[in-house]
Amino acid sequence: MNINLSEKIIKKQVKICVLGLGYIGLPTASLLATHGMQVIGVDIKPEIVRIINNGDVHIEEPGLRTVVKAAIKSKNLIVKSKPEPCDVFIIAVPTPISDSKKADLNFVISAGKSILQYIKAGNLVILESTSPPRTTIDIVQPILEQTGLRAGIDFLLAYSPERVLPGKILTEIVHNSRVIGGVTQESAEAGRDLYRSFVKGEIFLTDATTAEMIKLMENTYRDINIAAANEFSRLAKIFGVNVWEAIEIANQHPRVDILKPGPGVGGHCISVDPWFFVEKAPDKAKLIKQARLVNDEQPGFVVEHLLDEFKTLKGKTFTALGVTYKPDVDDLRESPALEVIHKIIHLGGKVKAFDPYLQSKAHQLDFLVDDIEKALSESEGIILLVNHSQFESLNAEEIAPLLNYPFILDTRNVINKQVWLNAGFQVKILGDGHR
Ligand code: SAJ
Repeated sequence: MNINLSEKIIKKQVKICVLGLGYIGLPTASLLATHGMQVIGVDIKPEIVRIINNGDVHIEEPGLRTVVKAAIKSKNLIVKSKPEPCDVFIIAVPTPISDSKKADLNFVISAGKSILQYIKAGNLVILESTSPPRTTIDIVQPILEQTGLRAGIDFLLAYSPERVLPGKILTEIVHNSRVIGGVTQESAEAGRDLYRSFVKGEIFLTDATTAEMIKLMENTYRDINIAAANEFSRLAKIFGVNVWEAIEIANQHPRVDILKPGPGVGGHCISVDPWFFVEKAPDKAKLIKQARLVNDEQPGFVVEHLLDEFKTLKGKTFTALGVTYKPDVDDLRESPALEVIHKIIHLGGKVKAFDPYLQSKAHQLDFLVDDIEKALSESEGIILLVNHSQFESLNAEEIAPLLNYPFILDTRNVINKQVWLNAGFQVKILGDGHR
């Protein structure tokens, strides 16, 4: 290729278009902008464009508002509804999963099509969305080549997965290592030079399909590890063992690192991405599928604890503490807590749920109660589903008189069992089979 895009990138003389201003696109666009690049952020939702242009954010993530504000103020970030000619295009749109557990690539496909009229020779296109292996070369590349330009010859094409933890996105996006898979070495190198503008972690270069597989392997590994922990919690209940104590001691072994059991695995990543392997190679991805099924059954295991105590849930009211998919985020996607709540309701129980990160008005969940005391009053028991930091200071003695029946099921092992027993509670901890 007779242009030196890398040189322009290093000199910050490029204009970058980021398509999709969600959990990844928005921080990426903002950081590129605050590091001196000219960035056009594009989102198809007019409401999102309006909010960001006002220097505000539509997502709760620590530190995000500050960096977006700074990016807009610098005038390096401009947010629009449509792309325009740029040197670099970053696609960071969602890849949800269908009911039949297949990756829905429609957003990736339409983002690719939306830049067709703007791509020129010498440009770089980077896909960041988590995708099944070969998406870059089998799906994105043919779309972009409808321009008549050839990937790796006339324009550069790479896949670079986001690997940041919701709740710590701003820190991890800068400090984590980064993988960049190019359809050619030059594509990967140009990607490296671009991300180097704000990434402090190490940057590894590989090919596009390997990078796609790495991303899925990481989340699949975590899913399988949590599935083992969840299965151990079921075994512990049978054998009369406290799984939390057992895991803690097992993890003292220098080559053992078992994750924590809980009510199941949620979020839009770990509970979704392993299916992309299963979809592509069902006969080979057997362990991966089984782990997904184990984790999806875990909300049922939570309800089993309630049935042990109450025999029937019909007509009983329970207080759910926490509804989001994990602690200290406001994200409800694939939340196992929601699954537990729906199961209780399905069995004839009533639920009043409190979550410090959710407001009933905004979420239209009729079981959500904005006041923790109201959620606790006249209930038959508490089910602690999310270990939000705020729940660490729950006071058993103050709570006991509010309930009709002092019972707590802790699915995250956050409470001090003895303190709650002393306050007169019946206490069950998920995976604590001590009799
Ligand atoms: N969970 C457990 N036990 C544990 C750890 C987690 O039950 O020991 C549950 C959580 O409660 C939650 C779910 O698993 O419901 C997933 O939470 P998480 O914190 O493990 O991960 P995510 O989905 O928020 O973010 C993951 C991260 N991947 C890895 O750590 C390998 C993140 O780095 C990725 O960028 C992100 O997926 C993504 O976007 O793919």
